[in-house]
Amino acid sequence: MKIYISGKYFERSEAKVSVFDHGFLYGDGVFEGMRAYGGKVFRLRDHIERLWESAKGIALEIPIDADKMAEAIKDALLVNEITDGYIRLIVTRGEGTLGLDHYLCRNPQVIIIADKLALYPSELYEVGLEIVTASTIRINPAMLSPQIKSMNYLNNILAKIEAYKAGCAEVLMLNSRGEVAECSGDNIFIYKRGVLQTPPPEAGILEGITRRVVIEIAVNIGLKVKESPITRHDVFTAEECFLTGSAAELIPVVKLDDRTIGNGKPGEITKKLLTLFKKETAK
Ligand code: PXG
Repeated sequence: MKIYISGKYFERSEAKVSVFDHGFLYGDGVFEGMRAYGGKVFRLRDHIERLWESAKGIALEIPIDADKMAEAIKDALLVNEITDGYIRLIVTRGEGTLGLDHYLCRNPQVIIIADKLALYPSELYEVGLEIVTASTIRINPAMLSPQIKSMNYLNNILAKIEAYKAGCAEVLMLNSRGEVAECSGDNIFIYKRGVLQTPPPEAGILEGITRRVVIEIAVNIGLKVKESPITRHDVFTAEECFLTGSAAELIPVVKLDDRTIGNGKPGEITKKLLTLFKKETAK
């Protein structure tokens, strides 16, 4: 595996950043997680745009322009001979001192890791996930916007630890108003009485790119789509529920906190949307 660091490639064992990099010291940096299908990066421009917005949110200037970034990503796939896989793009604040002063970090580092993807086991797509609600509340947008895909993922990791304890692969996170926000690394949708619903950005979520694509597909096939607040009760009483993310694509959810959702099997709308999503990735 060859890893891109600021214009050069390094073998995995040689790919290193400074312990004085503020990405390491403070989680000061931003990232993206993307998929490549058939040699093409899925929604590359959307990921690049979100990366730039995340960087703006933390006043970080990305040292190369968007076109160069796109080229570097494609090149990293070629160099690693990966046509179907996962790309982790990271921009750290760069090397600084032991203080918080971001302005002393003069060389933000761009890192691109292209790898094979470890997916959820395929049987989970057939039987659906069981998830639990985390006691860890999704970080309030007034503190640090969940729309910033930052290198500080402890809020999500604390929730994921709860998933692990409960024997679940994912975990539902509520916001500080007690509404459904999202999962530790996936967005959530419910379907009931002809309406597909997902929490709005104001619920304090990362605006997932998979989420956006699924909304587009749903609108195209004539489903009513609502981006409005959801409670746990809405999930319990939904006919169908599924999660979306670059890694997961669309994965059905059949239980929340031991309550069976719908008939306890992946729903028809979920399956239809997954089929259409797969078509979209194959374009
Ligand atoms: N919410 C959160 C908190 C996420 O981190 C999503 C939703 C889904 O967004 P996308 O744009 O992927 O549809 C994410 C995405 C990883 C990894 O390596 C994380 C994500 C995606 C892919 C890989 O941890 N998070």
